[in-house]
Amino acid sequence: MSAPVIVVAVGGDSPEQWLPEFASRWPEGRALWLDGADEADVAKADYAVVWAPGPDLLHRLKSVRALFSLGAGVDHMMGSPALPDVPVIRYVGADLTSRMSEWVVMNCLLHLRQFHAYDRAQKAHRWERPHQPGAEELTVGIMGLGVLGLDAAAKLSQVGFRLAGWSRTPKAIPGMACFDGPGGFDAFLSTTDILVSLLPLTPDTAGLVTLDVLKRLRRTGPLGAPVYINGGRGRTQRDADILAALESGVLRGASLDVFETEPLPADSRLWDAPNLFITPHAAAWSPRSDVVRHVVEQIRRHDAGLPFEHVVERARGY
Ligand code: NDP
Ligand code: OXD
Repeated sequence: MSAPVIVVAVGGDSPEQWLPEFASRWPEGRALWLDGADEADVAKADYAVVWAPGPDLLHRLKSVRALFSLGAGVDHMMGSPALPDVPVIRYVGADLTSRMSEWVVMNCLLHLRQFHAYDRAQKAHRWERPHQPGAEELTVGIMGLGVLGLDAAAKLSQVGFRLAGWSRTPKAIPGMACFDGPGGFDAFLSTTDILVSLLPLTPDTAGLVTLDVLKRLRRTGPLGAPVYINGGRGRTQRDADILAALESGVLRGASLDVFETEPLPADSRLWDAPNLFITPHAAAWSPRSDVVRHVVEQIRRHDAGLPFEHVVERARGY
């Protein structure tokens, strides 16, 4: 039997980032870099690692048994009519999860400790000491209680924040007020001082966070107005509404890692919005070596007769 083949199709990366890792971790298989690969090899490939594959590539992968997403999110491929009927496996890794939790905790603390006010005062050479509420006086409401949401919740709880959570299906999580589905959304919002989104982009979550939603957050908390933090996907929010909420005081502050349009255009008014921290879709990333380890682990599990892990459910889109 010939060695199994995986095609690596990650635009913007280089073969040096991937092929030596596969060579050392997967001696029983063969990894090909898409650009320059023999077309017959691509057609016969057993697996592929992809990010935002176009229909042309998906049609060329005629024999794949599974597709691996470079990222934890899979919206870059789930909507494609050319997607073959094989398991789509997303990336889940401890390193990526920790990085996201660091980003979430850091941003909750930046707003709790009113870092914007200190920054402004420092630039103006003013010795100003705004009132500092304690973490236990605020509820962080997390939308999305999956791998990332649950890890962030555990770490926020150690800092001392109160917790609420909202998911698609019901959950019971110690120390967290849990809400689910459209029916639980209003109650979740009205208890939340800092709204953290770690949602996937699906037809149900697209455009979810609007000005109207932000107005329904708790407005009587110790910061005077709520805060919004998005580390999930930009198209779950309306960027123009976030800007309007910051400019009108509906929001006290925000932190955005993701945007409707990425990269965020240089002339976007969000760059200059008050009390907004921006990071360029960099909250958490996946080291290539970890992705290769995860892919090889999944292929070996499958070869041993075990099911793949982290398989996307097509009907729900994540
Ligand atoms: P998971 O699939 O583990 O969790 C998704 C969570 O979202 C689940 O709790 C799910 O509910 C909930 N959810 C999905 N749809 C809805 C809905 N319609 N209403 C309410 N809740 C919903 O994903 P991860 O935690 O691993 O990752 C989340 C997202 O973070 C990724 O999809 C990706 O887009 C983004 N991401 C961003 C990164 C960055 O650098 N900015 C890096 C990595 C990921 P239930 O539990 O009921 O199924
Ligand atoms: C991911 C991402 O989905 O980087 O992993 O956004």
